[in-house]
Amino acid sequence: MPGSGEGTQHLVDIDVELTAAAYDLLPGFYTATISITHDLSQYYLDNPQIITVTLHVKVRLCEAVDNCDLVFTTGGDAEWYGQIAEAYFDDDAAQSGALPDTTQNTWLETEIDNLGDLTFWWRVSSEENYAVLELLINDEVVDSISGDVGWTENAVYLDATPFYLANGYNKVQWRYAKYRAYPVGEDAGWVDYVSFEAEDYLVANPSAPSVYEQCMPVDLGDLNSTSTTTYTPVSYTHLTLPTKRIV
Ligand SMILES: [Ca+2]
Ligand SMILES: [Ca+2]
Repeated sequence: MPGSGEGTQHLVDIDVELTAAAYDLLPGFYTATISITHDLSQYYLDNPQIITVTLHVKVRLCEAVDNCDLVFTTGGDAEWYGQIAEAYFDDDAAQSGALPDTTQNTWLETEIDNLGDLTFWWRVSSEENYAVLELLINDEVVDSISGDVGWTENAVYLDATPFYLANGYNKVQWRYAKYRAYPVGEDAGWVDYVSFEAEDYLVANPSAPSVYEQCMPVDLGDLNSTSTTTYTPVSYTHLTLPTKRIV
C-alpha cells in the first residue's frame, strides 16, 4: 500500500523439479521439504518458508502385474498404483489407492480383444462386507472378496457373448469399493500376476453382406435340375445355411 511502509504482495508460481532427486528412490511414499528464502532480507533468511510435499514413487501398473502385453488404466475416486511392499509375484503388485470416504471406489482396468482364459492373483484387507474387491467383466460383477483374504488365484473365461456385446473387446475391471467410511485392516485391494491365454477362434464377419445366394432344395428325382434365388436376411445371426449338398 503506498505510503504505508509495507511491500506489495505478488503471487508467484514456482516450478520445482524433483525428478532427478527421485530417480534412484525405491517405490514408496517419501516426504520432501522445500525451503524458500529471500536473499535481500535477513528476516526471510532467518525464517524461511517451508513447504512440505509428498513424493509417491510408483511401479508402472503393467510391470506391477507382470503383463505389459496388456494396457492398464485406473480411475475412480483414487488411483491404483504399482508398489513393492505387498506382492505375490516378482516383488511387485498393483494396489488400490486410499479411499477416505464412504461410497467411493477406485478401479484398475484392461481391455482384451480376444477370447480365452484370464488368470490373476488378488488379495484384500478390508471391513468385511462393507469394503469389497470386485471383478467386473463388461461392467457386471462376476466375483468379489472382502475382509481379510490372502493371495488367492482366480480364473475367468472370456467368451464370445460379452466379446460381441462390448463391441469388440472384453472390459476387465478390478474395483475396490467402500460402502462406509471405517478403515479396517489395510483398507485396500491388490492384484498381481495377470495372464491371458488367447483361444484360437474364427470371427464371423460382423458386417455381413446384405444379399446371400442360397441353393434351394430340388426334387431328388431330377438331379439335373437346380435353382438359385437371392434374398436379404432379416438378421445375420438367424440365417440358416443349407447343410446338405444337393448335386
Ligand atoms: Ca513385475
Ligand atoms: Ca508382480
